[in-house]
Amino acid sequence: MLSVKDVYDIGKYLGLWKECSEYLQKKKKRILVLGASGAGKTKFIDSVTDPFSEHLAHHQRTIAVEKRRASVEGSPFIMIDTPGQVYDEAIRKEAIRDAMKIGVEGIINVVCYGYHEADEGDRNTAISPTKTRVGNPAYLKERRNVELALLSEWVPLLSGKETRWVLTLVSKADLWWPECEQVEAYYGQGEYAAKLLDLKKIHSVTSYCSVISAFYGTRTSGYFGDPERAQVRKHLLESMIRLTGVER
Ligand SMILES: Nc1nc2c(ncn2[C@@H]2O[C@H](COP(=O)(O)OP(=O)(O)OP(=O)(O)O)[C@@H](O)[C@H]2O)c(=O)[nH]1
Ligand SMILES: [Mg+2]
Repeated sequence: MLSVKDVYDIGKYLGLWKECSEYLQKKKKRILVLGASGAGKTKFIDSVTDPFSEHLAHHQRTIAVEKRRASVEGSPFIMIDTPGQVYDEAIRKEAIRDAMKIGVEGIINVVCYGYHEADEGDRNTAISPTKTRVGNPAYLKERRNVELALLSEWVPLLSGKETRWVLTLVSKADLWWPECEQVEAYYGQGEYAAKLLDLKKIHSVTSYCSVISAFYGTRTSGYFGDPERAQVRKHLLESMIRLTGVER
């Protein structure tokens, strides 16, 4: 199997630059990344692009659709980042319709059990009043309701369209790791899974962590370190390759 660089070099050598670049364009797998504001979509894409992304500058809210190139185990992907803020619904819907017209390999639905660090969330109500918890349960529940509402926004737009897979990426594992079983069950079963309607057949759930970072500058769960982060990242990249059926 030729690598992207091989195709590049051969194309240049044979003067078939146009043909090779068209071939490479087709090889690029497009992934649409959806999720609420502050769920961690942009950080997730950063972490795929660069495993040491925590060293990058603090990220700001995404306000327009951004296409990002990423190499996953040597294969070229295009990740379509979308704005998650509630009032960006129109931009998001347009991005979904555009992406579906051209076609996407799959959807990565970024959630985080409600640990959204968003401008539209209130820091004071988000942080837990007790030291035994990371987030305030009432805030987390309210933000999980925002995640549910978002499903009702994009699931109907995808229904009947050609999507090969939907992967719910439960990010910020550093914050909720002690509740791992409960978190995975929440997204894989019950009301959440039911709202995926016919997409449920192609849906899977995976735990993730883009960066280990204190929730609103307060604390993490303390039960998730760099080895765990490397492990979930490796698992995610393998899943992307497997789901997409990229030849290696
Ligand atoms: N603890 C922790 N914090 C994270 C993680 N991923 C992202 N964050 C933090 O969550 C905040 C929001 O992350 P973004 O990636 O900007 O969120 P987004 O989904 O792109 O938000 P919008 O652009 O508003 O739609 C940032 O302050 C990040 O540092 C993670 O894995 N763990
Ligand atoms: Mg963003």
